[in-house]
Amino acid sequence: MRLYLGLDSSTQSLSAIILDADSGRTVDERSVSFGADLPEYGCPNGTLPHPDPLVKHSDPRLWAAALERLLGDFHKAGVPLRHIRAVSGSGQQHGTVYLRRPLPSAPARGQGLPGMVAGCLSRPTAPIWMDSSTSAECAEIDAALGGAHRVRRISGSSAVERFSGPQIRRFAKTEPEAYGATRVIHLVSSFLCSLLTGTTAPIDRGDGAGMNLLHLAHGDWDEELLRATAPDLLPKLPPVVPSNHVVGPLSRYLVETYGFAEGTPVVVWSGDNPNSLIGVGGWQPGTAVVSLGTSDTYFAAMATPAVDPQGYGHVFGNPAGGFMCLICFKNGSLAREEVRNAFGLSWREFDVDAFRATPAGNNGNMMLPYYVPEITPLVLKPGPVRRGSEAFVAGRDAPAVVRALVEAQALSMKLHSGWIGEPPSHLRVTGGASRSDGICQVLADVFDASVDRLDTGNSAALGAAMRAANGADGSAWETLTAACCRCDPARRVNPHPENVAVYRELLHPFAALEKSHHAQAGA
Ligand code: XUL
Repeated sequence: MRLYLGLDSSTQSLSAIILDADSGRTVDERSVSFGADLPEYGCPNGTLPHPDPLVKHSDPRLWAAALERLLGDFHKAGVPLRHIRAVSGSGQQHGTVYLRRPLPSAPARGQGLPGMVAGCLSRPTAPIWMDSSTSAECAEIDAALGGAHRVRRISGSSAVERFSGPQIRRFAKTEPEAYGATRVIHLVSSFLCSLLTGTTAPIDRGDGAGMNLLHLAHGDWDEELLRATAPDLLPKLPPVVPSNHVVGPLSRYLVETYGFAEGTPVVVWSGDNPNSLIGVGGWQPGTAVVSLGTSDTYFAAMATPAVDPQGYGHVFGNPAGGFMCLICFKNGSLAREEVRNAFGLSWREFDVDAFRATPAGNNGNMMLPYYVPEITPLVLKPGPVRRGSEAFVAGRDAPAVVRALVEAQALSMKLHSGWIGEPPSHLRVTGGASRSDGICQVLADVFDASVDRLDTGNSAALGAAMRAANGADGSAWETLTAACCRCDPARRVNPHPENVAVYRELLHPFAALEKSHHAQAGA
């Protein structure tokens, strides 16, 4: 057995899998929920409450506490961590952590990792990907570069609210003293990697591309973007490295506290989406992936980078080399949970029964699912929009509201992925909601594509463990993918031609509704 540890620090939890890279099997799996297991940090859904719905920050001490809790759980359960050959990880993308001094190699006696982090922060909170408060800063960066198209061409994405560069600019503008006192700015991924190694870990190229600071083609910080973002930024940023880079051994503190083998290599952490690309076996162009998580994402490997002329899509680095495209929809599970809770539905009623009770096209009932501010398309003032029968509009027809939500999510993905090129004939679906037959059938019908579901639920943690095997031991992607990324053929969902025709007709009215709402809302 060759065992690798993959960690995934997502919006709402930290989870981990121990992968046997030979059999492809997960031999242990654990998770710590930020809200339920660490309520003392006051982040019930992974974010700190704030009166402005556009502001979403989290507490970096919480991420450190979750790491300590999770490793402690493995240790207490007698999991022999000394057999782990290498470790890597995945972080929610774009979030930034601000330090007034680099993290030390170990906490002081009795202090633990959260206490150690607290002593280093120059900003007590970390803005995360759900934050949409930086529209002014995005416009300023675009203007400094001579237009959004140039920012897109250099960095692979327009300046967008949640990306690290606009967030750093906002901090530098609103709290210049604290910004001036900042010596290191980490991504969530490099911050957590630093806690593992006890050094300042570098930033992976794949995840770094989600900052509006990296020159995508050169794979390094871009001077013009740095200048447009904030003063004296370069010395505060860790270096950029390829995704197979070994950062160093696990810190002595972790070896001694949790029983890892001395010298266990740590491979640079990446973002959740680049890791998922690996974890679903989608690292070669040809397979499009839909990840149904807190946010829904649509992504695929790309041989050459194209850019989205509308500015919603992004290009990141593919950990296996080359690039990946990504489109992110904030109203993923957040919206599904809102609807389920509003009607008090069980998962079975939501995932299966609602779809049996309603036809494709939903008898003309249609929704724009903006329960929270949306990223694609940009909607800053939340509020779902419903058009159709009186009962549906009044919110009295639960099955129709469920179907309308899921159809809107799928149609929006179809509509906003057109820039990528050839439509896919095959989708791989991952994330919690991929268990739903109803949701997978709608995706198959809207995309006219067969849908496979991955055996593993946590593709980001799996991808991180596979990257650990690739980076530390040189395991080939082909071998790892064949062993670890299996789909159950019995759970494949095929498109129904009559439904495909319904959705082909529906795409236009849906696009028109989205456009008219956009024009009215002014965002
Ligand atoms: C991608 C994005 C989210 C986060 C959190 O651009 O914002 O997918 O990575 O999952």
